[in-house]
Amino acid sequence: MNRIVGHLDLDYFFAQVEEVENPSLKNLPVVICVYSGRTDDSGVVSTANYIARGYGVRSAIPIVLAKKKLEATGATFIPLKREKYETVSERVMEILRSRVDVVEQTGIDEAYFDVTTGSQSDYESATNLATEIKRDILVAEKLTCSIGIGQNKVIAKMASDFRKPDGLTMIRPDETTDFLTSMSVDKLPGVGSKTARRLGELGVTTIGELSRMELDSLEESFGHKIGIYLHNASRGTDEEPVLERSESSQISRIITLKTNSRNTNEILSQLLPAIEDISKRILERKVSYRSLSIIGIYTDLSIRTKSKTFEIPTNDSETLKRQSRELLEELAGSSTMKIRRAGVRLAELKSIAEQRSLSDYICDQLGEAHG
Ligand code: TTP
Ligand code: MG
Repeated sequence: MNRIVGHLDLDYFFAQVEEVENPSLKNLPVVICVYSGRTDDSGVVSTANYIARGYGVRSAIPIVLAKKKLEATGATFIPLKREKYETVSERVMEILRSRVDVVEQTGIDEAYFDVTTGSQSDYESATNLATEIKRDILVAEKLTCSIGIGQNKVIAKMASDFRKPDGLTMIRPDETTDFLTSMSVDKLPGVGSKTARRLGELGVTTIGELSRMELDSLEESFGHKIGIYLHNASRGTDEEPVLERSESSQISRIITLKTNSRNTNEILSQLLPAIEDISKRILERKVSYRSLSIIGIYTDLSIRTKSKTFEIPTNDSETLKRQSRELLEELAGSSTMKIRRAGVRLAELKSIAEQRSLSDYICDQLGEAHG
């Protein structure tokens, strides 16, 4: 099957989180600041909403300069609160993980995902799936993001960047060359101002021009690794697989119920395939879980979860089903409202190899025989 890869990037992320928390900020410039503490306004801009960007405010410019550009605009300057953004980021990534098979998170607000199987290698279904992911994130977190769909990670990332905010750009394989050809070289992921400048000195400003360069001369100017990358990426070629990031320590699935319900058996029978799927995934990844949560999204779109943490990590599918039923019963009994969507999440995933070495270590410490 031909690969289809997606890339999701939240729009003006930190500033958008602040807008969601305080909607009155929304129609004015918002700037997130990293204060250095030296003087009142010393420090740099982390990010800004699109209204502030309209005045020329960008990431990394001095706060003093941003204030000058935004004089008398009613702009708000907010100190960066990383923990808050990380919590929101985790929830967004969980929504993404509940919809697709493999997620590789590459930053606080961005991730690649593989939709080859989920879409049966069909670009229309991949785009429908991306629309659903965007809607889920908007409904649950009130956040917009931009998604790109393409034949590999390079194209997916460039596509997600292509139309922002709230974009969805699909580039089919036969559109890839046209998509790339007149774009400036610095649009290629990994090409910063330094590389772009050096390419400019070689007379190359567009990706189309770059694609016509001989590999030899690129290797001569940039070394083997970067030379090959530039050569391939400019032709729309990129073999890098989407790799589930090993530090991702949780896995979840959410389903929409056929009808809203608070009947445990009814919900469980529909959730069962998701539980079985997740159980298969952890066996494939050779991990066990220490924490299990059952998630309910109610008719008013509020979210409740019931969780359990275990002393000893498990990966047994029957145990998982039994524990899920218990938590679901608790969840259904905790509110009179009906559940619209239900989900299961396994967290604190531990690699089985790691566990074995840990128990070996403990045995050694205790002087016990192995066996
Ligand atoms: P980006 O995705 O690069 O930027 P963004 O989400 O603010 O805007 P866009 O709509 O263009 O995607 O980075 C994600 C977050 O990382 C951003 O909200 C703030 C933070 N960040 C910094 O703190 N400093 C920086 O120089 C950059 C580029 C980002
Ligand atoms: Mg972003």
